Amino acid sequence: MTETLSERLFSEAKNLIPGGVNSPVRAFGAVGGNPVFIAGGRGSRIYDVDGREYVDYILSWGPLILGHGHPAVQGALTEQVSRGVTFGAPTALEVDLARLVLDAFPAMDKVRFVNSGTEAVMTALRLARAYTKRDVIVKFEGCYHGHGDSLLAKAGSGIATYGIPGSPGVPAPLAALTITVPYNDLGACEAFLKARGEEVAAVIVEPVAGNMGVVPPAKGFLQGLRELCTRHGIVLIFDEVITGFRLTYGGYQGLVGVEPDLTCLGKIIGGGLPVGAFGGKEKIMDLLAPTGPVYQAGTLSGNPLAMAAGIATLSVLKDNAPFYEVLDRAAFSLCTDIEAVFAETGVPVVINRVGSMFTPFFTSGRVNDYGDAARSDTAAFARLFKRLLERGVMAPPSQFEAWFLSFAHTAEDRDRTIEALRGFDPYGDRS
Ligand code: HOZ
Repeated sequence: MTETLSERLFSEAKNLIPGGVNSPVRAFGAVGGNPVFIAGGRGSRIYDVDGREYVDYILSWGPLILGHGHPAVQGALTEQVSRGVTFGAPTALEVDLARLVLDAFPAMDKVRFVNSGTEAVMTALRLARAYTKRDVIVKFEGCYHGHGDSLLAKAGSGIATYGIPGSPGVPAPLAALTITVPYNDLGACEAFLKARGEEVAAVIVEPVAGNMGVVPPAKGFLQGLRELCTRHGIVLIFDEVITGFRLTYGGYQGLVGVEPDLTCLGKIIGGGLPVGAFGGKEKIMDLLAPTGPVYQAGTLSGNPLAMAAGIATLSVLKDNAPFYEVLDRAAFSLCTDIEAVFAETGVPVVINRVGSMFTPFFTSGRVNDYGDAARSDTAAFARLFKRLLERGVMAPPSQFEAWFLSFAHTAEDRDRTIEALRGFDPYGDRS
């Protein structure tokens, strides 16, 4: 068979870039096959370098809630490119995006922009440690907060995808300062804090887990964390890098009525350009240099292109806030149809969904934490992925990721997805 351009590029890339990719999950390591190299995208579709078209449920891992190439975002970027792409000095764009973000997050008094969610989380932890004068961090199994040293323990996303057990390269004394407890297990968290709460600087959580596949918070879980953190003088950090502006105009915190002390953002607020942000109570945020002694800086922080794309994206979302309900209904309808197709073949599948983010798991039980997610049949997931890919549907190439819908997805996209699955039995072709 003739080599495809994607295959040739991947062979070349492996000689030049570790694993041939710049972020591990993209290598298709957990689902097999050759990663597809992308040439472009428009609306809900992406096109590979061999000319194949796919309905895109990756959406760059979440930022593209308006789909690929939205005219408002493209227009803002084109205009900003003509003015200048970076100055290393403040611009009005930063003030405008800060105002948009703060208006949508009442729990935040101040916000600072960085270049990735990882950076945002790293600095939020530093602030929490400086503010509390404590060192220990509590995180939840299967939650992923970027690749900072303190947060790789029992993490989701690529760490779960490749079964990386610990965090080689992270000094043991630092790793020992991170304690993990099961997601949705308030009792375990309470017990730990009862014993060692006075050492804990921060509890960090994805309010809707998106990096072990989608796992919604149990009723009362987030409220319980708020109470525990208040009781023990601990900084509660919501990592809303995925959920920020994904489920409503603002954060998931607004939907559940829980105010964290610090919030981390990324993805949608940059409209598809590299961005991160962290914000929260003034008394904590003002510890940052130059107001205070906690250091954080970045040559491209508040980059004009990311700010312009973010402002354009949030402005469209703000003007069309009821669209979130439309998106929710579209995701409900897609997931219901997928479940119905599997019901026809008698394949047990559980689809966890919160708004426009969802993940199918091949299991008959509930998926309530990382243990449940890890017990689902990941080989069946890999066959699902392959089936969809062959029929022009791009799902995330790992069980431990979220699938996303955008405002650009249509009924035609849903139909293509359902047709691709009709008659498919992930167990049928096992020998
Ligand atoms: N860890 C990212 C998603 N949760 C993957 C990013 C990427 O591969 O681009």
